[in-house]
Amino acid sequence: MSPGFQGRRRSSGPALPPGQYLTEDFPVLSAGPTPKVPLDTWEFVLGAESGAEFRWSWPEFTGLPQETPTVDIHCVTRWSKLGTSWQGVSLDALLDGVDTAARYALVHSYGGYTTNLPLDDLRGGRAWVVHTYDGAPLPAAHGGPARLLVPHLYLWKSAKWVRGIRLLVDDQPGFWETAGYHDYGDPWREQRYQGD
Ligand SMILES: Nc1nc2c(c(=O)[nH]1)N[C@H]1C(S)=C(S)[C@@H](COP(=O)(O)O)O[C@H]1N2
Ligand SMILES: [Mo]
Repeated sequence: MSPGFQGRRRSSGPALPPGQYLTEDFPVLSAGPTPKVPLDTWEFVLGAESGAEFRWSWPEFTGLPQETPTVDIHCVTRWSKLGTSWQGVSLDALLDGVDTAARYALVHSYGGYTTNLPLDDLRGGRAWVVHTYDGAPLPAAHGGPARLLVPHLYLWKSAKWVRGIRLLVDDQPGFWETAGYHDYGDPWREQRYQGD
C-alpha cells in the first residue's frame, strides 16, 4: 500500500489527457510556410461585433502588464509537453474595457490561419498572447513574433503568428474546424474531431 502516492494522484489528477504521450522536444506543426512578420509593422487588432477596433503596436503590446504562465500543452496529433514556460499578455488585459455581448471569437493569423473558440475560454486567466518561450524570443517556427496560448484546449487553438481576434455573436469555424476538427477541442474529453 502506498497511501502517499494515492493521495498525491488524487489531489493533482493525471498529468496526461487520454490518448496522449509525453514528449521532451518541441515539435513544429504548421499548415503552411512560416510568415515573416517584421516588428515595425506588427500589430494586434481586437475587433468587437460593433465594428469597434482596438490596436496595439509591438511597443504598446510589450508595454502591457506581463505574465509568465507555465503550462502543459496538448497537440491533437497526440504529443503533450509538460511545464512549458512563456511570457506574454493575458487576454483578460487585452479584453479589459472592450464592450461586447459577443460569445465567440475567431482568431486570425499572419499567413491566413484561423481558429475559433468561445470568448469565455479567452477569459479567466486561461489565455495569453505570448512573445517569449523558455526565456528567449519566441522562434518564428513556433509562432513568433507572437502567438496565442490557450493550453486548456488542443494546441491547434493556439494560433501562431497571431494578428488579431474578432469577437462574434455567431460561432464561425476556423481552418481546422472547417476541415473536420472538433469545434471546441477539450483534450480531457478527447474532442479531436467533429462528433467526438
Ligand atoms: N498560424 C498557425 N497557427 C497554428 C498552426 C498553423 O498551422 N498555423 N498549427 C496549429 C497546430 S495544429 C498546432 S499542434 C500548434 C503547433 O505549435 P508548434 O508548432 O509551436 O508546436 O500550432 C497551432 N497553431
Ligand atoms: Mo496540431
